Amino acid sequence: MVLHLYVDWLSQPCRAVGMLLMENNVEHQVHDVKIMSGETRTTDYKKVNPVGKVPAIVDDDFHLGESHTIMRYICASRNLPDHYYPNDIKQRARVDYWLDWHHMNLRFGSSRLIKANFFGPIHKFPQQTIDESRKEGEDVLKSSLTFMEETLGKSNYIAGGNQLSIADIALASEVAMLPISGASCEGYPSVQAWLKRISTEIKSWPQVNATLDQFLASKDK
Ligand SMILES: N[C@@H](CCC(=O)N[C@@H](CS)C(=O)NCC(=O)O)C(=O)O
Repeated sequence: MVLHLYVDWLSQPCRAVGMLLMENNVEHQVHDVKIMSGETRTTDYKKVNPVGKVPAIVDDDFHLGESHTIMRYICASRNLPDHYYPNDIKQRARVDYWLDWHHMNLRFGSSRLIKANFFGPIHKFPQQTIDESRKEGEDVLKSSLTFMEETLGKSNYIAGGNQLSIADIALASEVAMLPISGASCEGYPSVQAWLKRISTEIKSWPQVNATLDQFLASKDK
């Protein structure tokens, strides 16, 4: 049965799920859902994912949202190599730790900056909203990257071990899109080296990140 994947390739969680599927040759069909054109908010799309967010999957008649949950489901249902989401309870807990940490730390900081620096001018948010969001984003991003730097100074992979996990895929997808809001991991050498390692190791990285790369290139012009 073909798994249906609903994505906007500019979105961090979409790229993470896409890479896990492509890397492991999991048969799937991609459905593009353009966030900026309002396609996540249509009645038809809400039949796929009632909360109107991407990514989402439909596997047979099973509907699922939330990228981290989707990645865990793919690991288990497609019997992917153990290193992505280890069976060992403690190693698995480390991967879960970083996936949970992601929501209110790296992602939170990144999304506050995207709100201030990217959507702020487009949607003409009040200056006070932009300033508050930018300050919060900068503070949270700094503490998040500092913590990642400490961790990656001791280990090649974010959850430890000597192989890639779904936590690396989720977090690397986020760090890769920091330039959208004018941020970056410059000044964090271990994070930079890890991003380079992950983006080289994941063979589908260039394909899945092509839309983001094109967008960033056009923004620089
Ligand atoms: N925690 C969710 C986040 C999903 C999410 O916020 N998706 C955004 C794109 S990054 C979205 O669909 N936004 C569309 C909208 O809010 O209309 C996950 O990891 O899948």
